[in-house]
Amino acid sequence: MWKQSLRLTSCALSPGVGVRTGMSVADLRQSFLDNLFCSLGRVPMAATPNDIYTALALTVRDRVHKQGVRTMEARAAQEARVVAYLSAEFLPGPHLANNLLNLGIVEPTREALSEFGLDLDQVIDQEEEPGLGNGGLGRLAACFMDSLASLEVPAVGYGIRYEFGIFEQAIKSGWQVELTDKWLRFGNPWEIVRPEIYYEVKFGGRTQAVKDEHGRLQVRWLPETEVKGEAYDTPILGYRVGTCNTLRLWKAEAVESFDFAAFNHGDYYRAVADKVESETIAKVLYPNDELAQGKHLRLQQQYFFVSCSLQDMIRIHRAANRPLEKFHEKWAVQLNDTHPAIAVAELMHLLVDDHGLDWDTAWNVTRQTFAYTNHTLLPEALEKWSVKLIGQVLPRHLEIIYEINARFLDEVRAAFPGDSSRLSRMSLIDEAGERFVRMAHLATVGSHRVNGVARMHSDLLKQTVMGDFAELWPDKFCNVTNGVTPRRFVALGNRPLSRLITESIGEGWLSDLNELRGLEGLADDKTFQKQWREVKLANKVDLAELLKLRTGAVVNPESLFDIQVKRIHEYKRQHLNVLYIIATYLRLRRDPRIDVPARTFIFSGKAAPGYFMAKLIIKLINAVAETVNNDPAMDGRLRVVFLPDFSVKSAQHIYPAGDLSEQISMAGKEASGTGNMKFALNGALTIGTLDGANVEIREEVGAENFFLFGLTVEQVRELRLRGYRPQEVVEGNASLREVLDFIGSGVLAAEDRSLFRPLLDRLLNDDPFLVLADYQAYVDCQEQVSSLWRDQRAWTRKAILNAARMGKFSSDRSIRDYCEHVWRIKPLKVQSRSTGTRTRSDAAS
Ligand code: NBG
Repeated sequence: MWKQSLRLTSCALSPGVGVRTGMSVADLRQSFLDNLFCSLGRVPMAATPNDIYTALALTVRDRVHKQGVRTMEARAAQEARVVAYLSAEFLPGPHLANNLLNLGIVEPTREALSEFGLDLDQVIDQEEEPGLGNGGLGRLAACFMDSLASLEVPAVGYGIRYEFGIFEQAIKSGWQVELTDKWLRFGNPWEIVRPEIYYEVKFGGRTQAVKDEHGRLQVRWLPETEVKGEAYDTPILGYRVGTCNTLRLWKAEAVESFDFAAFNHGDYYRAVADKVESETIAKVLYPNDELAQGKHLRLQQQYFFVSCSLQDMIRIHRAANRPLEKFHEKWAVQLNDTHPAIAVAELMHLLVDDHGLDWDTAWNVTRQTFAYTNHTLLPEALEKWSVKLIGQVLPRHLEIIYEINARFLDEVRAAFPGDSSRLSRMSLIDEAGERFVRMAHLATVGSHRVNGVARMHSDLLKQTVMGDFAELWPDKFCNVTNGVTPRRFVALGNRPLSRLITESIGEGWLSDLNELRGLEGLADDKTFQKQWREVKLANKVDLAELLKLRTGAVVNPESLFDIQVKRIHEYKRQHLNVLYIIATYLRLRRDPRIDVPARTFIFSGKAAPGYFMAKLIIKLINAVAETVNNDPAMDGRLRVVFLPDFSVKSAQHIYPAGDLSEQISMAGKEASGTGNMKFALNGALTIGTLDGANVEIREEVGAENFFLFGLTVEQVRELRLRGYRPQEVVEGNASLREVLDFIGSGVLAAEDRSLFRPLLDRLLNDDPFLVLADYQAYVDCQEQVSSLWRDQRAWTRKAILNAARMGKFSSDRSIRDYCEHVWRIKPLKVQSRSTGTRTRSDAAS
């Protein structure tokens, strides 16, 4: 047994551990060799690139881990509230470079490796990223984890350790093909498995009411099956601070990994069948973005990770001898969209059924514990679970939901007597047709705060889907505009820019992004402008190399890089962009002498595998690319490239290279967007609608530095009321007609001339996202883009001003807003390591 008084960090005082976590070049070199030999069993001569990467990752992890221990020790002595960020998705991106940056040891590590003839950047590139998310929602969770640690807020991220993350996208004959993402195939040096931390999660069966020894009614859940959730921890270190938080992901396992009874009867397959079935729960991420599908397994996944996470919090809470009546004083649980919303019923179940709290006390604790973030207004993305399904999978939770609903509807009745249509609108149960549980209602009723992710989105939330709730509880609703971490998206992704900024205004901007304002004074400075353009060109050369490597396309880095990267979705309107490309192509063909600046249109993004129209849009982009790129008349003028398999890793090459950022969703549809922030922060100008966070970006950077076009939310509403007929738009616009006819003519698809018919039919007969209605405004706005591009000094000035004014969109600011308005939490300082070198050049490396 260890001595009680032995503090874990005091181990660091022993000579061996000192080397193991030291920050000098010599220490790093020695630990790297030790890890290669002792942890991986390799000698340098026989090491593969993956061995080298893994040995370095372990070397860095040792140092990060030390901070993790310090963080735990500092917290044990405190009463501080802890944030638990519950999210079905996390898209952290590769960890190695980020941890080196945060520790401040990029340069010493580079030096240590160079002594073996190894190149740090190549080793970094070896890392396979965990693609445990679909898009913006999962990436936001990762930015928030980075900011929570960097601001020294005590926090745990809870989610699922999917064995297969978001599929890998390949393009074959222009079509998207999905391949399994085997991200764990070479192991994952960042995670630490904690076999001693596991919970049992029940499914199915029935409930039984019994009287306890005091004669009180108790409900027991008699499940049909049980699954075990095992903790896998990834340390999340803050930027140049002592705090190291944890991302705890749950892996599903069978409770009994081997059924001996079956085995003894000689049925080997049955003996392991249970194991296989249990593990299915955490097998694969559902690849739908903004689409709720109501699948049995998805509900199991949601409940699985929520139950493990809440049981974990309760265990930690009780281990510190704290009463469960005060659970909410210790834990602030954030529901990242409705995916974890079943947590409201689960906490009630745990408190009432397992821990004997009375309903009112438990409900008070629950409501003060949870807060809910809504990320979408799209009706198809709002989760509803059929009552039948919940009854089958979680019978006890269905009863609890009914009870919550009955009490809630009493409250509504008291506030709005006699308003029965309001009751049915607000009920947790949708009674029209097959009955459904509305998860956004459950999350709202069970939370003390509900927020949207950009000002406009939060306002629309209160006016539309949550209107009745906002009337009942006006103070419950607030806004927290999204943000992005400048550490990953500038310091790591854009080293040349990072260096230039740090040379000009010092390195403070990476911790306080508002310091970028210091660049405003340089916006007209000729020398600075020249350096700025050189940086942008270097990034475009880098992206051009990637495009060549991945697609074979050769593009001119001097041309305007016009980029749209995000999930492929009709509301995001990649096809509006394509219509403009075709219009430009046809113009150039007709009259080669017209002065159109050379442009390279770059797309990247995945389509949900079952979303036919989105896949057809990918095919269209590739068909246009093929036609345009193979037409010698377009050489040096127009290029179109679709970069397959968008990821955090490729994004780090893309955002820094953007001249023009396409943010062209139909107004009212994009809740926030975060790619819009990443581009502008890297000095791209935006062409965009008044949607999501575009509104606030434009406000910050100045209307004169933003290319605005398109119908507003208000105008969209009016147009719909008047009656929108897309065909009339086409009749009145010869150039649009020509573009659509070109697609319809079949020249883009020799194999099947009617290939794009469904897309044209959708636009001409329905056009739910007003692509045609916004077409002319978009084309006109693109003309303004071209004419500004001709004046490189004016363009550069605006680009600098864009970056300089993006301070608001740091995820640090978002997290501070959550701390103040939602969680009521203050940061807690953790002692940082005392050794190591933090050089100025590190900030820019
Ligand atoms: C997405 C929105 C984006 C937003 C991210 C992060 C969902 C359900 N919503 O606009 O579409 O930026 O969430 O908030 O994925």
